[in-house]
Amino acid sequence: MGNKRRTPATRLAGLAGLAGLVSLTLTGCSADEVLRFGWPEAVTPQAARMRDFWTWSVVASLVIGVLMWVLILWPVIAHRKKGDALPRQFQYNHFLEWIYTGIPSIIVVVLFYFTVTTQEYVLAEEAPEDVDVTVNVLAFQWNWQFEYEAYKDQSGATVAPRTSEGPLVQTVGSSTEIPLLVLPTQSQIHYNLRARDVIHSFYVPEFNFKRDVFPYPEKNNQDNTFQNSIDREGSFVGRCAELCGTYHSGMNFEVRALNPDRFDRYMILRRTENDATGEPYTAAEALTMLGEEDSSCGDLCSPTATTTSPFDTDRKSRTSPN
Ligand SMILES: [Cu+2]
Repeated sequence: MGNKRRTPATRLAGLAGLAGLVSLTLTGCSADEVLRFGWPEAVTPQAARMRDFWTWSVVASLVIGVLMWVLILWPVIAHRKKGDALPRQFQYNHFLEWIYTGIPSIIVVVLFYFTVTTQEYVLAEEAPEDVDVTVNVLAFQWNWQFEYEAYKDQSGATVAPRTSEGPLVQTVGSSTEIPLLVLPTQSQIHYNLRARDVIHSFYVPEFNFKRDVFPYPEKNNQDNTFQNSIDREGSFVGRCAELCGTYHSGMNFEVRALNPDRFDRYMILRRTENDATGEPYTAAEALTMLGEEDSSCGDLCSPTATTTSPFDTDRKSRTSPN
């Protein structure tokens, strides 16, 4: 056994360390997953910044937590009642009082600083000339309309996408069709949010971001815009996150992030007349065409949503949407 005496405190610390190691290794988490501390994966730089903040907040909390556990367990284990003599008293110790008032105040200030700077980054908006796509989101009971106000085409020119003098390119959802919000990756996207009736909320879980959608936002002095960019191609479900009436739970949409080349082609198709119908290509028709032209597109060019399905409006139906 040697001369080393294992005190109850060191034994406890060893046990806690072993339990931590076992829980880390047995769950099979990667280093990245461990450092995410349960924060959901996302696809925007804004979400990555929030994740960094979360990771460092948890690390700081764990450091303080461990220190606190030691400070609590140490007297509990090593300083048990040894006799009837009153132990040394520490009240009215100004130095200690300064320490335990000062340190928490510094912690609050540091957390506040990083909360504000992260929030400023997430809510920052580029100047209009640096925006690549502007999309007007209209929420209504119980669906969504997406209108492309302007986008920069491959040549870098800003285009208001309309067919000759027709309306701007729009995608509207219905009870049988989930609306697809097709957006380019690696581009600055500006969202204008507006509701036609009650308060809704634009929520894409993989953006780690939601924002309430109000009717008449200007009249109520509400900030109804935000910007982000999407890191990679993919289909991401979107939801209404504000209880807005009977079919609120079915008010889903899908963000379809395509690379800029595919997005450009999509926008051209949306303004081109489809010979089969005599009307400009709808979102579904344009995506079908895109998939036929580019076999590597796969599910990204699916004409219907792949992350959710339309809500059955039959009130006797018992099924709910995904
Ligand atoms: Cu809603």
